Amino acid sequence: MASPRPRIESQELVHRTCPLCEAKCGISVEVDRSLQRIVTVRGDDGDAFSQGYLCPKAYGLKGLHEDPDRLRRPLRREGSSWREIGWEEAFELATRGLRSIRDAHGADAVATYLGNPNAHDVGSALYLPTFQRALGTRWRFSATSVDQLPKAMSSCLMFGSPGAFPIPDVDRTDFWLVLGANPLVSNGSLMTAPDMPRRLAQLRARGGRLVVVDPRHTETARIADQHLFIRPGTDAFFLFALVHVLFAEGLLALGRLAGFTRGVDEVRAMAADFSPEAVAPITGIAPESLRGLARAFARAPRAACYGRIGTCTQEFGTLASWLVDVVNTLTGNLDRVGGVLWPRPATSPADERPRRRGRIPYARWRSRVRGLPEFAGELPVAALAEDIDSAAETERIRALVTVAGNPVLSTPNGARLAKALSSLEFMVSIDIYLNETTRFADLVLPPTGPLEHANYDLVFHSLSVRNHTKWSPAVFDPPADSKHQWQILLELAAGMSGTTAKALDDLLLGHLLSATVGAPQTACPELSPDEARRKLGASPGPDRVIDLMLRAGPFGDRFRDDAPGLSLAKLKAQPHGVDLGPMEPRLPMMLATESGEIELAHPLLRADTERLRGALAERRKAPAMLLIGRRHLRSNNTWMHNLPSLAKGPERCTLLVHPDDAKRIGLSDGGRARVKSRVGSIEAPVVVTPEMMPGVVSLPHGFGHDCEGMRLEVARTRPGVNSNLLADERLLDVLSGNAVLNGIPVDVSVAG
Ligand SMILES: Nc1nc2c(c(=O)[nH]1)N[C@H]1C(S)=C(S)[C@@H](COP(=O)(O)OP(=O)(O)OC[C@H]3O[C@@H](n4cnc5c(=O)[nH]c(N)nc54)[C@H](O)[C@@H]3O)O[C@H]1N2
Ligand SMILES: Nc1nc2c(c(=O)[nH]1)N[C@H]1C(S)=C(S)[C@@H](COP(=O)(O)OP(=O)(O)OC[C@H]3O[C@@H](n4cnc5c(=O)[nH]c(N)nc54)[C@H](O)[C@@H]3O)O[C@H]1N2
Ligand code: SF4
Ligand SMILES: [Mo]
Repeated sequence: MASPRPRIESQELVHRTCPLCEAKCGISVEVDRSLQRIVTVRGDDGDAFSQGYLCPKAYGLKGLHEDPDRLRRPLRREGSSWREIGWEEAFELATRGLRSIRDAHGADAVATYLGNPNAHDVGSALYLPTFQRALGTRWRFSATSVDQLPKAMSSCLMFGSPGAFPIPDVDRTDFWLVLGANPLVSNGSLMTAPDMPRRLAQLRARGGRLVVVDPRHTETARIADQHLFIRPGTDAFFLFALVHVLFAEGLLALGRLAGFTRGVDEVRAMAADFSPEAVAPITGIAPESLRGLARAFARAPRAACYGRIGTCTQEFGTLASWLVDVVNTLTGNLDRVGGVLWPRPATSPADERPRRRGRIPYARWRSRVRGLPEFAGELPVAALAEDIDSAAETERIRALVTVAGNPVLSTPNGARLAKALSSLEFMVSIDIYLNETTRFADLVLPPTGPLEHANYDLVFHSLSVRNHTKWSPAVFDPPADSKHQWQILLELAAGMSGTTAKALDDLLLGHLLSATVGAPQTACPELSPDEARRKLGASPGPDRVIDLMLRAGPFGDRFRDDAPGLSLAKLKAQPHGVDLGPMEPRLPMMLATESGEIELAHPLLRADTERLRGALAERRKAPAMLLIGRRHLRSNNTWMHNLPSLAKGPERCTLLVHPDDAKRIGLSDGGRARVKSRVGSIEAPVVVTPEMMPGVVSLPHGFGHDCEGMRLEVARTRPGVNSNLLADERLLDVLSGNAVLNGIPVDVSVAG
């Protein structure tokens, strides 16, 4: 490790990581202590990972910290108004309300919905499992099933673990094939890589190629060597045809992967019907372009295929997500430097023993109305509304806890969900805003703001394109009488299980200790759990848990104070984080499949391929107009439109329409369109642009801030429309249950 730098503590500059998106940029926050205000937010040039990069959202942290609408005290509903209450009363009311439903109707009458910001908060990452266990419900929902669920499932089927996402090695690849992602705007997802503009410029400067497959000529497509328009929802056809060509032209090169990969012949057979000619009328991509791409990818010394939101939130999302890694495997680019690899986080187990091999956690229970399958302990959120409003009286969901989620705007058929939420007997929201979703709660429990608590990026260190570790200090002390997210979760868990928060916290630590120290197979066999516990200290909360994970991890000091290696104390002395080197190959050690090998053709994927084959004929029919989404650099899902520095500028909630479509329909630039789907109808201003593929229109999600009963005074002035009023809860990636949010059939007409 580098020598410790002096710690900047009570001075005006605090270095930490931006908590807002997956890129995890290091920021330097300049603070005026006397006013308890942020002067400015800058990129941290010294950051070991991001080296000064920043996007405009980081400055929004100032607005977020100061936002008068951000909740600071628990709120209790009283009819149509709200009253601030103390924490003790809030915990008492929450526990009593949830317990009474559980006692009368069973644990499964209470559901949970966890939103995206949980992934960015160490308190949630560590304590949500405790909270969920205390509630005891199997009716768990989250933003996963409107996001990466298909990739989690394909990773589980292929590699044995839902979290085993291979990460594209953007900094060393020679050829990057990107499907359904726009990293120049999103700053990357399932790929933590701050400063995508620099990384992509370097890729091209070293002679590498960037190819983007997307129904929109996106910001990323604009700087690519090649862009292919693809019809939404057809990536699985396209990728199968790529695989078809790899086999047909003898382009396979599994290399060392051949020693531990099963199912290559099955994949060959599965791909047989998906020739470039067979899929071209469906995807809109010419056979020769596809063949050229297959050859170029296979011949590149190091290539990486990567798919994100566009490939997940579609009808064949799991197949598309799987095929991305089939392409990587067949060309020998899986687990190869410059291909796709697995990071090695500092908090991961130190030993590279083969992982526990288990059965796939799939369909162990099913949602009530439609029987949608559980995966990895949760159900598809597309089933939430109907399991509230249409399940049998004896088994419907009667209470809901949301934690950092806004499903009314972020999940399909938001109108139906809003109605269902209003019919609940009891609802608690752990959230910092009174918004489209939390306005239905009986109690809103706001945790401290992101700059008022320390953080460790447990999730994103394990998705990073380079191994590194960093601890983020709080910028401000928490206000008097406030609670951190982990404290709220522990208090509620304690209330539900009739114990104390301290007892639950000690229990969690005890479990981790017995897995990491004091036994022959552990990282610290010589050290007793009691001794380790003493060294970790008695302060409750995330710090000592992270300390344990770091010290017992692959880069840890193993609790020897004089030894080199990481501990939380040493990490805290490194305000810019610590670089831990590039990603390195980790197979076959980290495979956790039952066979211990890569499962290239799992039976569930073989079965779903039959569904795809069935769609071959049907998809050639004249298609409807299809709706897709998009993101904007100054926007983050549903919840940052209340921050003045981000909300300003031109109207963003617009419908992009290709000139040919506009002409046919009679739409004009600046005019208004009506968009209708099976479940809803909205109006939006039109932008006519050739960046759209003909037959495809684009509307961003996350808007629609004109509901009654919210406290979002800035967002309300330019509400936009909720695109998920159009998303149809019946349209799913059947295998995983993930919602289709891209490629929704719609009617577009002139509004008025
Ligand atoms: N049509 C369409 N829909 C989509 C998508 C799409 O591309 N198109 N994308 C999907 C994706 S990828 C995702 S991840 C989901 C996101 O879906 P959600 O997670 O449901 O939505 P967010 O907007 O992230 O909501 C965050 C919520 O957390 C609150 N919040 C923010 N910070 C904190 C905090 O620190 N603690 C607590 N307790 N609360 C906090 C906010 O006030 C807000 O209520 O949306 C999905 N929906
Ligand atoms: N500025 C900003 N950054 C964000 C977010 C945000 O809201 N704003 N959200 C964060 C979150 S939660 C996530 S999960 C990530 C998402 O990160 P990305 O996946 O990179 O983000 P998107 O911009 O949604 O990119 C999806 C792309 O898929 C394309 N697409 C739509 N349908 C299809 C299809 O059928 N096939 C193909 N090949 N492409 C298709 C769309 O045109 C779009 O360009 O971004 C994160 N970062
Ligand atoms: S890209 Fe922007 S929002 Fe994302 S971590 Fe970096 S500064 Fe924050
Ligand atoms: Mo997401």
